[in-house]
Amino acid sequence: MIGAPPPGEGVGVHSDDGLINIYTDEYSLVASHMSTGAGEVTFTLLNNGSESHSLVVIRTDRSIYDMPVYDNFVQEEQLDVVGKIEAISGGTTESLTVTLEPGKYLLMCNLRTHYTLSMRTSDHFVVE
Ligand SMILES: [Cu+2]
Repeated sequence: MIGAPPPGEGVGVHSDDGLINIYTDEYSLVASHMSTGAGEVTFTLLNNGSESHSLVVIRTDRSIYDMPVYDNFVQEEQLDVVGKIEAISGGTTESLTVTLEPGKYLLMCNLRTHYTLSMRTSDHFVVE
């Protein structure tokens, strides 16, 4: 275990500093905060699993139930991907800094089948 979600993680928890931890395992993806301010945002992927996992940041108003899924992948080319951490091994971490405009985002792992195995935030990540 390289990091655990803090108590009270989840919807409604705002990050004032734009630092967001993303915890992955088989098969879940949990964000330490579900909103932050516009500007530079750093996502740190902490892969607590034994398998590899990735992080894809997509700007979208569409819900998690309305993603274009085909052949067990979310079809990223049909969406506005604003940042990505390619698959990292279990027990490792990696960070991604992106400049985000106000809007709604979804955070997910998009390795084969992982999205449908619910490796995604349960709702939008909101940039204010
Ligand atoms: Cu995954």
